[in-house]
Order: sequence, then structure tokens, then C-alpha cells
Amino acid sequence: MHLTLARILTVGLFIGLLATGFATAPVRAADRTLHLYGTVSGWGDTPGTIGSPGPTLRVDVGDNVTILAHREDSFTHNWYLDLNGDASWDAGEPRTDDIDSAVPRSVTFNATTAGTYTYYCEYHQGTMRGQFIVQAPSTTPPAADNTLLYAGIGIVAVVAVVVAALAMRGRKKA
Ligand SMILES: [Cu+2]
Repeated sequence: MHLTLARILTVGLFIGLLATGFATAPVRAADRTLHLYGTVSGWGDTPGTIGSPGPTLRVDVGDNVTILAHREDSFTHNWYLDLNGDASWDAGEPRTDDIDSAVPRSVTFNATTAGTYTYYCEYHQGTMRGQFIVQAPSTTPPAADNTLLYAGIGIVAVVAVVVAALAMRGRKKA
């Protein structure tokens, strides 16, 4: 009887702690591939949504980002991320090769520093631009993780009630 109780309590606490652990686990960096479609009029995340400014791109600090830049007209373009905010490409800033055919050009880089940046095409900076936001790690866990946390708390609560009920029954017998 007491052995069974101890087992139930141990398993309940273990599941609860496990759920809490998942809920507070840091968000891991991810590989992110983002497609952009450009014309002299701007950028879009699909060929049908090209505009100026282009779409705001959001990634998390530490993400390994690949930009795949396509062109939807017959002009030469490229894509670069203006990390130092001087509105021109500098050595060390991510940049694709020239997009001069239907073959998309890509560049891969790590989003190391949180902040809001601007991306451009060097040839059409006035229209082909948009915001690139590198988000700092979130301080509030995502909703899915909260569900797990509440499940863990719920299991611990149920186990506590069962244990209390069994303990009371045992006391009556004694
Ligand atoms: Cu361009």
C-alpha cells in the first residue's frame, strides 16, 4: 500500500518536473530559409505580393539564415543586409551574387546580433528595400510550452488529491 503510494507520487512528481523543464527550456537556434521575389518595384515573399517596402523578415538571434532571392523582371538585382545602417554594402555584410537569370541567388549567414536592420538590392535601393528584424530570445515561453506546464501542474495536483484521499482512508482503518 505505502509502496504503491510512493510510486504514484514519484511518477507524478517526475512527470511534473519534466513538463516544467520543457516549459523553461531555451529556444534553440533554427535553420531558416526565406524566399524573396524582386522587381525594380520592390520585394515580395511571393511573386504576387511584390511591393515597397518589401516584407518585414523576422528571425531569432542565433538562427542560421538562408536568403533565396529570385527576380521577377529582366533587370539585374542582388540582396544584401545593411548591418551597420549606412545604406551601402560593406565587406562582412551578407550579400548574394547578382541575380541575372531565373536562377535564384542565395546567401547564408548567422543572425548574431538582435536589432532592426534594412535589406536592399544595391541597384534599386529606393524601392527594393525592407526591414529585417533579429529578435532577442523571448522571455515568455510560447503557448504550447505553457500547455505542457499546466498539464504537469495538473498531474501533480491530481496525485496530491489521490494521496490525501488514500491517507485519510488509511487513517480511518487505523
Ligand atoms: Cu534591384
